[in-house]
Amino acid sequence: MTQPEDQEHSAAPNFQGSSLAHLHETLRAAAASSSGDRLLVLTHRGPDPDAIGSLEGIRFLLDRSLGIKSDIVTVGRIHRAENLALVRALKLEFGDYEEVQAERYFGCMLVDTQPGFGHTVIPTDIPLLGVLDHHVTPDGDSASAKVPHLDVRLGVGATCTIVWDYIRESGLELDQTVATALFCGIRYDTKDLSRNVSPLDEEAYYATFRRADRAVLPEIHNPPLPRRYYAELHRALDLASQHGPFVCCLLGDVSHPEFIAEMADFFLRMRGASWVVVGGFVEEEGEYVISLRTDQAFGNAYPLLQRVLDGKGTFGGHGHIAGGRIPIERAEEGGLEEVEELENLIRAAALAVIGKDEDGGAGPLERDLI
Ligand SMILES: [Mn+2]
Repeated sequence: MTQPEDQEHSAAPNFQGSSLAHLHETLRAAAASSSGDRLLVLTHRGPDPDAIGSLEGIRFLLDRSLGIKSDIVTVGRIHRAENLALVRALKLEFGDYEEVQAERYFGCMLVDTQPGFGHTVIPTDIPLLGVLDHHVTPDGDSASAKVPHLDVRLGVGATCTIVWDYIRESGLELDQTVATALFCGIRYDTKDLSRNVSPLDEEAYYATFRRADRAVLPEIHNPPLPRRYYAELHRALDLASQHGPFVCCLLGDVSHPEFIAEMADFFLRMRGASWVVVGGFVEEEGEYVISLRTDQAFGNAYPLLQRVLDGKGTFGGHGHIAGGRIPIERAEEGGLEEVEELENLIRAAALAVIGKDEDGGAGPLERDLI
Protein backbone atom coordinates (compact mmCIF):
# COMPACT_ATOMS: atom_id res chain seq x y z
CA MET A 1 0.00 0.00 0.00
CA THR A 2 1.40 3.37 -0.93
CA GLN A 3 0.65 6.90 0.11
CA PRO A 4 -0.61 8.83 -2.87
CA GLU A 5 -0.32 12.57 -2.65
CA ASP A 6 -1.55 13.64 -6.05
CA GLN A 7 -4.35 16.09 -6.50
CA GLU A 8 -7.11 13.61 -7.18
CA HIS A 9 -6.82 12.35 -3.61
CA SER A 10 -7.54 15.80 -2.28
CA ALA A 11 -11.00 15.78 -3.81
CA ALA A 12 -14.12 14.72 -1.98
CA PRO A 13 -15.34 11.23 -2.88
CA ASN A 14 -18.10 11.16 -5.43
CA PHE A 15 -21.31 11.19 -3.45
CA GLN A 16 -23.30 11.93 -6.63
CA GLY A 17 -23.31 15.61 -6.05
CA SER A 18 -22.82 17.34 -2.76
CA SER A 19 -20.93 15.79 0.18
CA LEU A 20 -23.00 17.83 2.61
CA ALA A 21 -26.29 16.67 1.06
CA HIS A 22 -25.11 13.05 1.20
CA LEU A 23 -24.10 13.37 4.84
CA HIS A 24 -27.41 15.02 5.68
CA GLU A 25 -29.43 12.37 3.85
CA THR A 26 -27.48 9.54 5.52
CA LEU A 27 -28.03 10.97 9.00
CA ARG A 28 -31.67 11.88 8.36
CA ALA A 29 -32.51 8.36 7.16
CA ALA A 30 -30.81 6.77 10.18
CA ALA A 31 -32.52 9.15 12.62
CA ALA A 32 -35.93 8.36 11.10
CA SER A 33 -35.61 4.65 11.84
CA SER A 34 -34.23 4.95 15.37
CA SER A 35 -35.63 5.94 18.74
CA GLY A 36 -32.43 7.84 19.56
CA ASP A 37 -32.46 11.50 18.56
CA ARG A 38 -28.80 12.47 18.93
CA LEU A 39 -25.56 11.75 17.09
CA LEU A 40 -22.42 10.72 18.92
CA VAL A 41 -19.15 12.13 17.58
CA LEU A 42 -15.84 10.43 18.34
CA THR A 43 -12.18 10.57 17.43
CA HIS A 44 -8.97 8.70 18.26
CA ARG A 45 -7.63 8.23 21.77
CA GLY A 46 -5.82 11.25 23.23
CA PRO A 47 -7.14 13.79 20.72
CA ASP A 48 -4.69 16.21 19.06
CA PRO A 49 -5.59 19.67 17.70
CA ASP A 50 -6.75 18.27 14.34
CA ALA A 51 -9.09 15.88 16.15
CA ILE A 52 -10.28 18.55 18.60
CA GLY A 53 -10.90 21.11 15.85
CA SER A 54 -12.73 18.53 13.73
CA LEU A 55 -14.97 17.57 16.66
CA GLU A 56 -15.90 21.20 17.34
CA GLY A 57 -16.39 21.93 13.64
CA ILE A 58 -18.64 18.96 13.03
CA ARG A 59 -20.72 19.74 16.13
CA PHE A 60 -21.22 23.28 14.80
CA LEU A 61 -22.17 22.04 11.32
CA LEU A 62 -24.61 19.42 12.61
CA ASP A 63 -26.32 21.86 14.92
CA ARG A 64 -26.49 25.00 12.81
CA SER A 65 -26.86 23.58 9.32
CA LEU A 66 -28.47 20.16 9.67
CA GLY A 67 -30.45 20.71 12.87
CA ILE A 68 -28.94 17.61 14.50
CA LYS A 69 -27.93 17.65 18.16
CA SER A 70 -24.70 15.84 18.86
CA ASP A 71 -22.49 14.90 21.77
CA ILE A 72 -18.73 14.67 21.63
CA VAL A 73 -17.04 12.07 23.78
CA THR A 74 -13.33 11.41 24.00
CA VAL A 75 -11.22 8.45 25.07
CA GLY A 76 -7.94 8.83 26.91
CA ARG A 77 -6.74 11.90 28.73
CA ILE A 78 -5.22 14.82 26.88
CA HIS A 79 -1.68 15.31 28.20
CA ARG A 80 0.22 17.54 25.85
CA ALA A 81 0.35 21.09 27.19
CA GLU A 82 -0.52 22.68 23.81
CA ASN A 83 -3.59 20.48 23.40
CA LEU A 84 -4.74 21.14 26.95
CA ALA A 85 -4.27 24.85 26.36
CA LEU A 86 -6.46 24.66 23.25
CA VAL A 87 -9.27 23.02 25.22
CA ARG A 88 -8.86 25.46 28.12
CA ALA A 89 -8.52 28.65 26.09
CA LEU A 90 -11.62 27.89 24.02
CA LYS A 91 -13.54 26.45 27.00
CA LEU A 92 -14.37 23.28 25.05
CA GLU A 93 -16.28 20.52 26.77
CA PHE A 94 -16.25 16.86 25.86
CA GLY A 95 -18.11 13.98 27.47
CA ASP A 96 -16.65 10.75 28.76
CA TYR A 97 -16.83 7.65 26.57
CA GLU A 98 -17.48 5.46 29.60
CA GLU A 99 -20.74 7.29 30.29
CA VAL A 100 -22.33 6.92 26.84
CA GLN A 101 -25.94 5.68 26.94
CA ALA A 102 -26.36 3.97 23.56
CA GLU A 103 -30.17 4.27 23.44
CA ARG A 104 -29.96 8.06 23.17
CA TYR A 105 -28.15 7.93 19.82
CA PHE A 106 -29.31 7.08 16.31
CA GLY A 107 -25.74 6.78 15.18
CA CYS A 108 -22.15 7.86 15.56
CA MET A 109 -19.49 9.54 13.46
CA LEU A 110 -15.70 9.40 13.53
CA VAL A 111 -13.35 12.26 12.69
CA ASP A 112 -9.57 12.18 12.05
CA THR A 113 -9.47 8.38 12.33
CA GLN A 114 -11.09 5.19 11.01
CA PRO A 115 -12.57 2.14 12.72
CA GLY A 116 -9.58 -0.11 11.97
CA PHE A 117 -7.00 1.98 13.85
CA GLY A 118 -5.76 0.51 17.11
CA HIS A 119 -6.11 3.82 18.94
CA THR A 120 -9.79 4.15 18.11
CA VAL A 121 -12.75 2.68 19.96
CA ILE A 122 -16.35 2.88 18.83
CA PRO A 123 -19.43 1.55 20.62
CA THR A 124 -20.63 -1.75 19.15
CA ASP A 125 -24.29 -0.93 19.81
CA ILE A 126 -24.44 2.39 17.92
CA PRO A 127 -24.32 2.32 14.09
CA LEU A 128 -21.30 4.06 12.57
CA LEU A 129 -22.78 6.37 9.93
CA GLY A 130 -19.94 8.64 8.91
CA VAL A 131 -16.16 8.94 8.79
CA LEU A 132 -14.20 12.09 7.89
CA ASP A 133 -10.47 11.44 7.75
CA HIS A 134 -7.21 11.93 5.84
CA HIS A 135 -5.25 8.78 6.80
CA VAL A 136 -4.66 5.70 4.66
CA THR A 137 -7.21 3.05 5.66
CA PRO A 138 -5.34 0.47 7.76
CA ASP A 139 -4.70 -2.98 6.28
CA GLY A 140 -7.48 -5.41 7.09
CA ASP A 141 -9.98 -2.70 8.03
CA SER A 142 -13.23 -4.07 6.60
CA ALA A 143 -15.39 -1.75 8.73
CA SER A 144 -14.49 1.45 6.87
CA ALA A 145 -15.83 0.20 3.54
CA LYS A 146 -19.26 -0.39 5.13
CA VAL A 147 -19.61 3.15 6.50
CA PRO A 148 -22.52 4.83 4.65
CA HIS A 149 -20.80 8.24 4.52
CA LEU A 150 -17.07 7.59 4.10
CA ASP A 151 -15.07 10.72 3.24
CA VAL A 152 -11.35 9.91 3.35
CA ARG A 153 -9.16 12.39 1.46
CA LEU A 154 -5.54 11.24 1.49
CA GLY A 155 -4.14 14.33 -0.19
CA VAL A 156 -5.55 16.70 2.43
CA GLY A 157 -3.29 17.77 5.29
CA ALA A 158 -5.85 18.04 8.08
CA THR A 159 -9.27 16.61 8.85
CA CYS A 160 -10.18 20.14 9.98
CA THR A 161 -9.81 21.19 6.33
CA ILE A 162 -12.36 18.57 5.27
CA VAL A 163 -14.75 19.71 8.02
CA TRP A 164 -14.25 23.33 6.94
CA ASP A 165 -15.13 22.29 3.36
CA TYR A 166 -18.52 21.04 4.61
CA ILE A 167 -19.10 24.22 6.61
CA ARG A 168 -18.24 26.31 3.57
CA GLU A 169 -20.66 24.29 1.45
CA SER A 170 -23.38 24.86 4.04
CA GLY A 171 -22.98 28.63 3.69
CA LEU A 172 -22.65 29.01 7.48
CA GLU A 173 -20.46 31.74 8.85
CA LEU A 174 -17.83 30.43 11.25
CA ASP A 175 -18.05 31.57 14.82
CA GLN A 176 -14.84 32.60 16.56
CA THR A 177 -14.41 29.50 18.74
CA VAL A 178 -14.97 27.06 15.90
CA ALA A 179 -12.71 29.06 13.58
CA THR A 180 -9.92 29.05 16.19
CA ALA A 181 -10.24 25.31 16.83
CA LEU A 182 -10.24 24.50 13.10
CA PHE A 183 -7.31 26.82 12.49
CA CYS A 184 -5.25 25.12 15.18
CA GLY A 185 -5.95 21.70 13.67
CA ILE A 186 -4.84 22.81 10.21
CA ARG A 187 -1.88 24.73 11.59
CA TYR A 188 -0.44 21.79 13.57
CA ASP A 189 -1.20 18.99 11.10
CA THR A 190 0.33 20.96 8.20
CA LYS A 191 2.95 22.79 10.29
CA ASP A 192 1.60 26.13 9.12
CA LEU A 193 1.12 24.89 5.56
CA SER A 194 4.67 23.55 5.26
CA ARG A 195 3.91 19.82 4.97
CA ASN A 196 1.17 17.53 3.59
CA VAL A 197 -0.52 20.57 2.17
CA SER A 198 -3.15 20.80 -0.57
CA PRO A 199 -4.76 23.90 -2.10
CA LEU A 200 -7.85 23.16 0.01
CA ASP A 201 -5.74 23.29 3.20
CA GLU A 202 -4.45 26.69 2.15
CA GLU A 203 -7.92 28.03 1.60
CA ALA A 204 -9.14 26.63 4.91
CA TYR A 205 -6.11 27.92 6.81
CA TYR A 206 -6.60 31.51 5.73
CA ALA A 207 -10.40 31.42 6.00
CA THR A 208 -10.28 30.09 9.58
CA PHE A 209 -7.41 32.39 10.57
CA ARG A 210 -9.42 35.42 9.47
CA ARG A 211 -12.12 34.54 11.98
CA ALA A 212 -9.93 33.05 14.72
CA ASP A 213 -9.37 34.61 18.14
CA ARG A 214 -5.82 35.83 17.64
CA ALA A 215 -5.42 36.80 21.26
CA VAL A 216 -5.55 33.16 22.40
CA LEU A 217 -3.33 31.70 19.67
CA PRO A 218 -0.03 32.49 21.46
CA GLU A 219 -1.44 31.02 24.67
CA ILE A 220 -2.12 27.76 22.81
CA HIS A 221 1.19 27.84 20.95
CA ASN A 222 3.44 28.40 23.97
CA PRO A 223 1.64 27.15 27.07
CA PRO A 224 3.32 26.72 30.47
CA LEU A 225 4.96 23.29 30.75
CA PRO A 226 4.86 20.98 33.76
CA ARG A 227 8.16 20.27 35.54
CA ARG A 228 7.90 16.62 34.57
CA TYR A 229 8.21 17.64 30.94
CA TYR A 230 11.81 18.76 31.42
CA ALA A 231 12.78 15.45 33.05
CA GLU A 232 11.29 13.52 30.16
CA LEU A 233 13.04 15.77 27.65
CA HIS A 234 16.34 15.11 29.44
CA ARG A 235 15.81 11.35 29.12
CA ALA A 236 14.94 11.63 25.44
CA LEU A 237 18.09 13.61 24.71
CA ASP A 238 20.12 11.06 26.64
CA LEU A 239 18.69 8.07 24.79
CA ALA A 240 18.74 9.45 21.25
CA SER A 241 21.37 8.33 18.78
CA GLN A 242 22.18 9.44 15.28
CA HIS A 243 23.18 7.14 12.44
CA GLY A 244 23.89 9.32 9.43
CA PRO A 245 20.54 10.66 8.24
CA PHE A 246 18.61 8.61 10.80
CA VAL A 247 17.83 9.55 14.41
CA CYS A 248 16.52 6.85 16.75
CA CYS A 249 15.12 7.42 20.22
CA LEU A 250 13.45 4.52 22.03
CA LEU A 251 12.35 5.68 25.44
CA GLY A 252 11.24 2.57 27.33
CA ASP A 253 8.49 4.02 29.54
CA VAL A 254 6.88 7.30 28.62
CA SER A 255 4.04 9.24 30.28
CA HIS A 256 1.88 9.92 27.22
CA PRO A 257 1.86 9.31 23.46
CA GLU A 258 1.89 12.98 22.46
CA PHE A 259 5.39 13.29 23.88
CA ILE A 260 6.56 10.63 21.42
CA ALA A 261 5.13 12.54 18.46
CA GLU A 262 6.56 15.79 19.76
CA MET A 263 10.06 14.32 20.12
CA ALA A 264 9.84 12.91 16.59
CA ASP A 265 9.19 16.42 15.27
CA PHE A 266 11.89 17.82 17.52
CA PHE A 267 14.64 15.42 16.36
CA LEU A 268 13.71 15.89 12.72
CA ARG A 269 14.74 19.51 13.13
CA MET A 270 18.33 18.42 13.72
CA ARG A 271 20.63 19.42 10.88
CA GLY A 272 21.45 16.34 8.82
CA ALA A 273 18.50 14.29 10.07
CA SER A 274 16.11 13.22 7.34
CA TRP A 275 14.14 10.55 9.14
CA VAL A 276 13.37 9.85 12.75
CA VAL A 277 11.91 7.03 14.82
CA VAL A 278 10.73 7.69 18.37
CA GLY A 279 8.98 5.07 20.49
CA GLY A 280 7.86 4.48 24.04
CA PHE A 281 5.63 2.29 26.18
CA VAL A 282 2.52 4.05 27.48
CA GLU A 283 1.50 1.96 30.48
CA GLU A 284 -1.89 3.63 30.89
CA GLU A 285 -2.85 2.42 27.41
CA GLY A 286 -1.05 -0.94 27.50
CA GLU A 287 0.64 -0.18 24.19
CA TYR A 288 4.02 0.60 22.73
CA VAL A 289 3.61 3.75 20.64
CA ILE A 290 5.88 4.69 17.76
CA SER A 291 6.16 7.84 15.64
CA LEU A 292 8.09 8.12 12.40
CA ARG A 293 8.89 11.35 10.56
CA THR A 294 10.63 12.02 7.26
CA ASP A 295 11.78 15.31 5.77
CA GLN A 296 10.66 16.75 2.44
CA ALA A 297 13.51 15.15 0.51
CA PHE A 298 13.23 11.68 2.02
CA GLY A 299 9.75 10.70 0.86
CA ASN A 300 6.78 9.00 2.44
CA ALA A 301 6.77 7.88 6.05
CA TYR A 302 4.14 5.18 5.73
CA PRO A 303 6.05 2.48 3.77
CA LEU A 304 9.08 3.14 5.96
CA LEU A 305 7.12 2.49 9.14
CA GLN A 306 5.72 -0.64 7.52
CA ARG A 307 9.32 -1.90 7.23
CA VAL A 308 10.27 -0.83 10.73
CA LEU A 309 7.26 -2.53 12.34
CA ASP A 310 7.64 -5.65 10.20
CA GLY A 311 4.05 -6.87 10.68
CA LYS A 312 3.70 -5.88 14.33
CA GLY A 313 0.73 -3.89 15.67
CA THR A 314 -1.41 -1.39 13.76
CA PHE A 315 -0.21 1.72 12.02
CA GLY A 316 -1.18 4.55 9.73
CA GLY A 317 0.15 7.71 8.24
CA HIS A 318 -0.01 10.44 5.69
CA GLY A 319 2.82 12.13 3.84
CA HIS A 320 5.84 12.64 6.07
CA ILE A 321 4.14 11.46 9.27
CA ALA A 322 3.36 7.93 10.38
CA GLY A 323 2.53 6.31 13.70
CA GLY A 324 1.94 2.82 15.04
CA ARG A 325 0.88 0.97 18.17
CA ILE A 326 1.82 -2.45 19.43
CA PRO A 327 -0.12 -4.00 22.33
CA ILE A 328 2.11 -5.12 25.21
CA GLU A 329 0.79 -8.46 26.50
CA ARG A 330 2.05 -8.20 30.03
CA ALA A 331 1.44 -4.48 30.44
CA GLU A 332 -0.02 -4.86 33.96
CA GLU A 333 3.26 -6.28 35.18
CA GLY A 334 5.12 -3.38 33.68
CA GLY A 335 5.93 -5.23 30.45
CA LEU A 336 9.61 -4.48 31.01
CA GLU A 337 11.26 -7.38 29.22
CA GLU A 338 8.73 -7.32 26.43
CA VAL A 339 9.33 -3.62 25.83
CA GLU A 340 13.08 -4.10 25.78
CA GLU A 341 12.79 -6.95 23.31
CA LEU A 342 10.45 -4.94 21.10
CA GLU A 343 12.77 -1.95 21.12
CA ASN A 344 15.65 -4.18 20.02
CA LEU A 345 13.58 -5.47 17.10
CA ILE A 346 12.45 -1.97 16.11
CA ARG A 347 16.01 -0.64 16.29
CA ALA A 348 17.37 -3.53 14.21
CA ALA A 349 14.66 -3.13 11.55
CA ALA A 350 15.21 0.63 11.35
CA LEU A 351 18.98 0.24 11.13
CA ALA A 352 18.58 -2.36 8.38
CA VAL A 353 16.95 0.36 6.27
CA ILE A 354 20.24 2.30 6.31
CA GLY A 355 22.28 -0.83 5.63
CA LYS A 356 23.37 -1.76 9.16
CA ASP A 357 23.50 -5.43 10.04
CA GLU A 358 22.01 -7.02 13.15
CA ASP A 359 25.00 -6.19 15.32
CA GLY A 360 24.89 -2.57 14.24
CA GLY A 361 27.96 -3.04 12.02
CA ALA A 362 28.42 -1.45 8.57
CA GLY A 363 26.29 1.55 7.50
CA PRO A 364 26.75 5.03 8.93
CA LEU A 365 28.55 5.60 12.23
CA GLU A 366 26.52 5.71 15.45
CA ARG A 367 26.75 8.87 17.54
CA ASP A 368 25.08 9.82 20.81
CA LEU A 369 23.41 13.19 20.65
CA ILE A 370 24.98 14.32 23.92
MN1 LIG B 1 -5.15 14.70 11.47
